[in-house]
Amino acid sequence: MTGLIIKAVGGSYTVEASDGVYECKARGVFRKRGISPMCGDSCEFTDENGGRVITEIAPRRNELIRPPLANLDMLLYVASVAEPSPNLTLIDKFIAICEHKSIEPVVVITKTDKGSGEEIAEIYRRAGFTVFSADNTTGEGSGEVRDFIAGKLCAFTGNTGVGKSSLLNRMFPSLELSTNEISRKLGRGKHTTRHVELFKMPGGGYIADTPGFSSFETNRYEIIFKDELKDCFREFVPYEGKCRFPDCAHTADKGCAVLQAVGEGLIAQSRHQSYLEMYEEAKQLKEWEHK
Ligand SMILES: Nc1nc2c(ncn2[C@@H]2O[C@H](COP(=O)(O)OP(=O)(O)OP(=O)(O)O)[C@@H](O)[C@H]2O)c(=O)[nH]1
Ligand SMILES: [Mg+2]
Ligand SMILES: [Zn+2]
Repeated sequence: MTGLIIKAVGGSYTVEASDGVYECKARGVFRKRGISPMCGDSCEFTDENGGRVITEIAPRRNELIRPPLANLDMLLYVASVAEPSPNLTLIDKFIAICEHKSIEPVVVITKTDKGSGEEIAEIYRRAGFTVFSADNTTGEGSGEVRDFIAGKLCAFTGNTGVGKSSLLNRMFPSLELSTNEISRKLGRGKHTTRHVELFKMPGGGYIADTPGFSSFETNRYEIIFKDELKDCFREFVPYEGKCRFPDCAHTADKGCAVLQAVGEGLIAQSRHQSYLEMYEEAKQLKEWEHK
């Protein structure tokens, strides 16, 4: 039988097939091959000794290590206006990783009841991204996000507490996902998202809720080499070939068209700053990591 892995927790996999949902284990063969099935994988599974076992997974179009997901069309990076305040460097890192893997990055700004968030929205709109704003206290903006992602395989990611689960509940009330707030009412302490799970959207497609991360964590899981980095900043691309030096890294060279555009306010300073930080990190990568 064929299905889609919609949940992967501790070696158990929930697989959605055309005729229902099945709990499966994975064959040891995957460990030998150094891969493990993940959410978003298309798989083959079969009955074996009274249980169900995943025997094969289809080649992946892309995969993220964190959040662990395969075959994404789109990643929605959720940042809140306040509590927690947005970390632009982190947004830019996730966007670059998406570009690198051909996953469409989208920015969603939540908690717009605490401030407009327009300054940030404008940075990303001008850089060429789709940006949404949502106030989860009223549900405003959730319909636009829902319509935009219809039919796609996509995921929410972002810091813990930005309102990913709250927004999903606004988009699809029947999900009734646990959020920090609801659990407080129930007196059960913090109840944030603990694992990645894909939900089937009524209009087609799937959306994953994922556990958030703290602002202090950096994404050490994905590697982009320094020469590939400039292609991961889409607003730099129109300037490619216009710098004085053909191999310009857009870092400090005189005659750099990208730096000139930053100076003229055509490229956001914060975006270029993130590029410089990522470039410095990429320079530290060892040769053996190039494999
Ligand atoms: N004022 C305001 N509060 C919000 C909004 N969205 C979410 N919250 C609150 O922020 C807190 C965290 O919301 P969650 O939806 O649990 O956040 P999350 O991103 O899913 O967090 P993790 O699961 O830990 O990654 C809760 O107390 C929500 O009620 C919003 O738009 N405005
Ligand atoms: Mg959550
Ligand atoms: Zn340059």
